[in-house]
Amino acid sequence: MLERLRSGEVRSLARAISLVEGRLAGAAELVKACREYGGTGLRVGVTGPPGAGKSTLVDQMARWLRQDGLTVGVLAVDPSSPYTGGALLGDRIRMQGFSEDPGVYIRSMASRGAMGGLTRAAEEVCTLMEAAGRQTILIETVGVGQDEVDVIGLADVTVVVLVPGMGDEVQSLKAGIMEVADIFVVNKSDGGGAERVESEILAMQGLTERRGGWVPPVVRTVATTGEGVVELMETVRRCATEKKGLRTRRLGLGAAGGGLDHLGIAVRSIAAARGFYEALGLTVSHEETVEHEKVKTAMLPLGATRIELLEPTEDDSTIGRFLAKRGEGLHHIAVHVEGIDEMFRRLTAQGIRLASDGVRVGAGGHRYFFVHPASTGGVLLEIVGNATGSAE
Ligand SMILES: Nc1nc2c(ncn2[C@@H]2O[C@H](COP(=O)(O)OP(=O)(O)O)[C@@H](O)[C@H]2O)c(=O)[nH]1
Ligand SMILES: [Mg+2]
Repeated sequence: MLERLRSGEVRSLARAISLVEGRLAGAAELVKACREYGGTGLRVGVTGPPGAGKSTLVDQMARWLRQDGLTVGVLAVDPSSPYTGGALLGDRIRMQGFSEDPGVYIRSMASRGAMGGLTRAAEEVCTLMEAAGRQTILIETVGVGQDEVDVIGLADVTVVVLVPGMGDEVQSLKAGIMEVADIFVVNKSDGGGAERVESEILAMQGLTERRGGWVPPVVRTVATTGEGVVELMETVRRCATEKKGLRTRRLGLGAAGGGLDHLGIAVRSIAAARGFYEALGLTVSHEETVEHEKVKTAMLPLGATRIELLEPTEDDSTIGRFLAKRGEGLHHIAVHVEGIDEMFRRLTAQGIRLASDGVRVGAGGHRYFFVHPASTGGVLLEIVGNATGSAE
């Protein structure tokens, strides 16, 4: 069972959770074995009053994570949850878009009567999901009662969702979930009144003592349209690294996803240049002509990275012009990132000068774009994503 679970197969994850929820024979052993692989997902708690738009927001967050190439587990601990056993109820069809996507696994859990306690059950489900390779786990709980507050304690980053027009409610929530907030969301900010909630939150923060210097930011969203979700997710990541000091691997960010992908060297002739590298003991693992770049490439694996020799197929091409101007030499360095589309959007949004007008497909089916040397300190930088057809 552990083996099937580790393969990421959705059906065995579902079966494992049922086994653990029902405290059936073997459950304890399975959880114990999974703990060795657990703790690798980023757990994001989403809590707030009923009707605040938590489920709608979780749906949007899951969508964003999928676009970033990450697998998602959703655990809804809410008596009014629209999901049940991974299936949908009635007209609550928002998450239907995921029914065909095995990259999003949704599970709900009744908030009362869990054997051995709700928090324990929820923690075990998170562990199983992580062992099954879920990279981000979204835990939705309704922000009432001590049980739910305890569940939020499982999260690495806790998002408290509030809505305009709450007035006194913000005050009464203060005692419970306000203290656990890492990030405040003012959802339904399309209806007006967002400023008021925001200033109430800020006023309250003045009163609350905070350790560690992280002041929970306030992000406005419209969960129904997805507005503000990019900012929310970037804030979640910032909180995970800055406040919690989590390793980027848990966030699916670049460095640990591959680091330096290759060094690109412009040569007049691959046939002439490869001899030297072969004398070093390297071998060409892959040769390919990329028509739209008018370049022939040869990849030579070097430890965890590679050397890419680039030979122009025409003088009037990027590499051809480079050779004419500078002669042979280091042309670019390439780093690998998870979520290349998101990276492209982020750099574009920040006004960083790029040398590509979009994400393109290159050698080996890998997706890439270039950042202009003016932005990087004088080095042409290639950002490489996963190959087309993979999770991304
Ligand atoms: N106008 C507006 N409606 C929203 C927004 N977010 C959620 N809703 C609606 O609010 C209702 C409650 O949303 P739901 O996600 O089920 O709330 P939950 O109980 O906190 O999980 C639904 O009818 C949503 O369509 C928003 O940003 N703006
Ligand atoms: Mg809900």
